Amino acid sequence: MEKLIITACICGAEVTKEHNPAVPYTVEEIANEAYSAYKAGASIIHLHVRYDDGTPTQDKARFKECMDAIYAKCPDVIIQPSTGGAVGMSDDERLQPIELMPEMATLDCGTCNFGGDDIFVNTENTIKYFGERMIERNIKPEVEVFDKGMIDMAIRLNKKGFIKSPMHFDFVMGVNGGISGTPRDLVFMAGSIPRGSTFTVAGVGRTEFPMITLGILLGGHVRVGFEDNVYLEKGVLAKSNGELVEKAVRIAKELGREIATPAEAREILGLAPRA
Ligand code: KMH
Ligand code: ZN
Repeated sequence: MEKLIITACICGAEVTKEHNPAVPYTVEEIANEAYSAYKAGASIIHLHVRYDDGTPTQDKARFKECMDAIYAKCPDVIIQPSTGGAVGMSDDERLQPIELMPEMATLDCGTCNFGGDDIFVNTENTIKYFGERMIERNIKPEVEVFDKGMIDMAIRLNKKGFIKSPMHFDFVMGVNGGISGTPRDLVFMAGSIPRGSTFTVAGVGRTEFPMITLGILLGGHVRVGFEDNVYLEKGVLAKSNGELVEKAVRIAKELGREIATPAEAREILGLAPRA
């Protein structure tokens, strides 16, 4: 089987220090958390950034500061900025980090409830707009899908030329408003993408480790990190993103999957060389 790409989603936009004091806000904290994940075996950092008080931002200058600080500690890591940002941000606000010419960025392929009164809005025109901006910059999208219908949207927009082949998907399972984090649903998602695509599995909350375990067995790649889950096991907060990555590495090794280096991840995903 292909080597396993581990993505670390180190801070997200919604999780806070109240959930786990190790959630990073400052540039230094973000760089240290990225380093802990990289050292443990992550080849991709899925990046959201915050201001020092924890407020999520898509500000290009803040992204640059954080990306520079991460590259200083992890020179060959793949940084994948979020273009999802936080619920309620405008399209152009969300797109700012792509001006930094990252190798990858997320491309969220549908609208869904996001807990309470929150709605994460991605209209068809938004997705087309984001897709075109990424094609212009030769940025590989990670097609982020929270439900099966979003896979179908991506396939349609791929046929219309807004997303290039081969597509790389991230199945985010277990969001309160998206598809549930169950084995049946993961098998359904993995069986619904076009031949030649690759996929990563992310499970929110307590579904993180069951979902990545099945993802590894299905030949997919995996994502772990505070954005999705702050617990190492029931009732035990993870001390760092590195601890979550270490656990993913242990599971992968038990199941006979070797871990991809960043160079191997670039090859598997067909990334354009870093600008
Ligand atoms: N924070 C969520 C509203 C992404 O990174 O592209 C959206 C999100 C998806 O996290
Ligand atoms: Zn994200």
